Amino acid sequence: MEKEKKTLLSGIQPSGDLHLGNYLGAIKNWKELCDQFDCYWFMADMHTITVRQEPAELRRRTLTQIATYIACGLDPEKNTIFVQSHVPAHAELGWVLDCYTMFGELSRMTQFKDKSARNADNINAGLFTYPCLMAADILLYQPDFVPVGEDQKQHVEICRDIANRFNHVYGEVFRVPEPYIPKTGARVMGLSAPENKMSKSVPEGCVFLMEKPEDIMRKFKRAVTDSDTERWVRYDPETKPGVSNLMSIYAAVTGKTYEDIEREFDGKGYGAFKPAVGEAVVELLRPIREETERLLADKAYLESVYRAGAEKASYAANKTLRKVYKKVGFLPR
Ligand code: ATP
Ligand code: LTN
Repeated sequence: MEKEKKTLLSGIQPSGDLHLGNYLGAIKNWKELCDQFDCYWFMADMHTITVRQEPAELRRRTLTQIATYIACGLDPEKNTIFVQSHVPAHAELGWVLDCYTMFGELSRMTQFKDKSARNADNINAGLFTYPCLMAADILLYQPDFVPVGEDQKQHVEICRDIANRFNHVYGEVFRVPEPYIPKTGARVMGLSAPENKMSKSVPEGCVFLMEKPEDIMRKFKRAVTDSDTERWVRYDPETKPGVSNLMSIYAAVTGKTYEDIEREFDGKGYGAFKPAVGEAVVELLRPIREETERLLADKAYLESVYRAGAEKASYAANKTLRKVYKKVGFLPR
């Protein structure tokens, strides 16, 4: 008998425009997994409102994100692409899992600590219980793997803890998934401050996927390189974080090794290296930007994609939710 495909799931919050970190750390790797796995990719819009949003902007970014997923090569015929808020089971299982997650373990989440420090005037309950909703996002689909960047590993681990705790009480209700962290691009650092990850909250160091080529080039030419006396291109994240970050971007985009890159720029210095990385990124992003724009002009098609996605996702999610409701003792409808 043919072995069934394993299942994968991941999501990104439409809390900002997608950037090179999201692409190299997440979406680029997803494309390579589509043939091998049964894949669910979603827009985590419900997570986004843990921080105040401008409603029209949130809608625009959610739709753009769908278009970008498709433009990056996630074929809606082969993948389930959907919007989290279109599948009510996420909120429904999220509540149940709230009741199986401890205050203490949520208090230890790095992202909660970071985000509450940054939004001191809005430390809401949703921000705190975010990992429970994320666990629901995952466990509803019984995935084997959850591809995420390094920064989300802690959330996949708490999801595993919650699943194990629930299974321990009620039997094997949830498959306990593994995080799946890419080897390259797992942590793209900011161009203006290479000690921090590239993030939309620092726009001058962040390359957005929809950005114009001249703006991308300007950001790369201004990229912070290192103040050491040695001015040549060499990979050493400890003493040369800026150059090493540019090298890892160049490697992820071109497929070259660090040795190849050192050889290519031997004796040429940073002045030649920075625009070369910029050009490689511009060429990588050009077809993605053009295809995203083309898709955004065809709203009816995008609607058909996310409607079909919600239907397929709901079917799978409701199966798990029904099982959970039964286990915890809710009276069947
Ligand atoms: P923020 O910009 O506010 O830090 P974000 O851009 O990281 O948010 P997320 O929704 O947290 O957005 O990330 C979406 C996906 O992209 C996750 O899998 C995350 O690990 C990955 N990712 C985000 N930034 C980077 C980065 N700089 N390097 C590698 N992967 C990243
Ligand atoms: N928390 C993630 C987005 C996210 C997610 C998920 C990722 C929400 N639910 C389920 C993987 C699986 C983030 O902020 N990057």
